[in-house]
Order: sequence, then C-alpha cells, then structure tokens
Amino acid sequence: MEWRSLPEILDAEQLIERALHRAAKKRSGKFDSAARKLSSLADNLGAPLGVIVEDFPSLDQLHPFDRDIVNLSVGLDELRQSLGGIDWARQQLQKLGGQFSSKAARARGERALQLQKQGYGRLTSVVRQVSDRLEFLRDARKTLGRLPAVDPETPLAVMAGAPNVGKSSLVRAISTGRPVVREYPFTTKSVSLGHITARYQKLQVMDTPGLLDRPDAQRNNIEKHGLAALEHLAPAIVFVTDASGTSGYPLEGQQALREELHQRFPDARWLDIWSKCDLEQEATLPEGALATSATEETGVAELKQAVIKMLLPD
Ligand SMILES: Nc1nc2c(ncn2[C@@H]2O[C@H](COP(=O)(O)OP(=O)(O)O)[C@@H](O)[C@H]2O)c(=O)[nH]1
Ligand SMILES: [Mg+2]
Repeated sequence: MEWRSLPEILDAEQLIERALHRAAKKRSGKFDSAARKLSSLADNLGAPLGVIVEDFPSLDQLHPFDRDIVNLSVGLDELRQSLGGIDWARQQLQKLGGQFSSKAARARGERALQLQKQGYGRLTSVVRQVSDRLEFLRDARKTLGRLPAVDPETPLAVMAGAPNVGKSSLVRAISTGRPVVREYPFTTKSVSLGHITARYQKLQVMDTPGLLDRPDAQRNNIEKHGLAALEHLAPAIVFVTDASGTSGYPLEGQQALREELHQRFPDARWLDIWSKCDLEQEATLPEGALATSATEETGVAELKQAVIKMLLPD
C-alpha cells in the first residue's frame, strides 16, 4: 500500500456504530443469537483495525527518504505506538469476543442476554480505549496524503538558488503538464514538482523553497533535517542565479550560497543557470553556465536536454 493514499480510517464511534449495526442483524438461531451477535461484534470491530495496521507500510522497509519524510511530518515513534495500540485492541477484541460468545453459547434466557450486554460493553470499551490512537492515525493519513509526491526511486533534479530567482518558473517551463504544488512540513512554502519523460523514463524536477535557497547558518533544525532527507536522493542540482537584480538578492550572496552548496554536495551532478536573460544583466555569464528566460522561453529546451543528460547518462 502506498503511504500517500491510505484508505479512510473511521474514528472509534463510527467504527462502533457500524459494527453494532451489523451485529444487530444476526438473529439466526433462537438459542445462540447472543453468541452470534457477540462474535459478529468482535469481528466487525477487530477486522477494520487489522486492515488499518496492514495498510500502513512497514516502517522499517520504507526508503530512507520516505522514512525521514514520514518522521518529519507525523513522527515515526508516535506512528509506531499508535499502530501498536491498534494491534493490541485487535487482539483484545479477538480474545474477549471468543470468551464471551462461547460463554453465551452455553447460557440460556436472561443469562445469555446478560452476557451479551456485558460483552458489548467490554468490546466497545476496547475500541474507545484506542480512540486517541485512531485519531492520530486519521490525522497522519491526511498529512501524508497532502505531501509532495516525490518518488525516491525516480531520478530527481532540484532547482537550487535564492528565493525569487525564477526556480518555479523554470520547473514549469520544462515540465510535461502542470507541476503539482504542495508543501513539506519543513518548508511551509509550496514546492512544485514537475515531470519530464525521456527515453520512456519518468524524471522529476522540483524546486526547493526554504531548503536550498539560503545559507546553512539561517536554517532551522527542521530544515536541516529536510535537507538531510533530500541528500538520500542524491539529486542532480540545477543552480539558478539571477543577475538581473530583480530577485532582491545581491549577486555576491547568491554566489556564496552556490559555493556552500557546492561544498555540501561535492559529488552532485551540477548545472549552472543564469535566469531572466530577457532582462538587463548586472554581470557577464560565466563559462559553463546556460542563460535562460522562462518568460521568453529562451534556453528552456537546452535546459531540459541538460537535465535529461544529467539524470539519464548514457
Ligand atoms: N523577466 C523575467 N521574470 C521572470 C522570469 N522567470 C521568473 N520571473 C519572475 O520572477 C519572479 C520569481 O519567479 P519564481 O519562479 O516564483 O521564483 P522562485 O522563487 O525562485 O521559484 C516572478 O515574479 C516571476 O514572474 C524570467 O525568465 N524573466
Ligand atoms: Mg518557487
């Protein structure tokens, strides 16, 4: 099961209501009706809990990037504890369901009804005991479902560079279709993720606001973890410099950032872009850099080819 698209999880009361409704339909034999109802209730409470635990991916088998992302977004320890709690409840339900229904099967009349009532109370209270865990998992599912869908198995190029230099515009310009704009918990700014298809292979291009756009000293802890997560993917780096003076970030600052990233990712495949070449430039294009304009589509095809070449070396 993909952890981004987990099926809906009911809360404790919804789960109980549905199971009670189903158990109420069991009225087959005259004598064993209480027993049947009890075992139906236990099954209808326990089975969906089992499904929840199974649907969540095995946390130890996640790709290191995904594991970091899940940890930063919802917390791995809390997730583990919640799933553990749900599994405990499932086992309790099975055990209690078996005990009560076999007792009820041997009882008659008033006694059977009494056991049924008692059993219903115990079974539903097991589910209510884990209502916080269910609530946590319901939230976690929503949070995970809203994250950018970066696939750790698909080659990735990231746009790095100061804010406002034109990274998102370039992701849009070279992507097939519209990039999907979403947030990571460690950026709180929208990340756009686009795709390129080349040689029957899907490639990913992402801009990285709040992550590769400022010096290390200005990063908070969460951003540092986000950056560490990104390093698992060994992305190719497209460093965007804006020498038009319109980004609000002086050229020296941008070059210092470039130097710092170079040192942090010494082995990364690297491409230098000078953006907004439709505007007047404050400096001359250095050797090896490519001039682009997202607005006038200058250099965009070349950028796309260069990205493909970095991600799919022959
Ligand atoms: N003149 C010009 N403006 C651009 C170009 N690319 C982006 N911009 C503008 O620069 C601003 C920042 O662009 P954006 O792509 O959001 O930058 P990001 O913050 O690095 O992702 C926006 O107002 C864009 O319209 C370009 O090629 N030429
Ligand atoms: Mg952007």
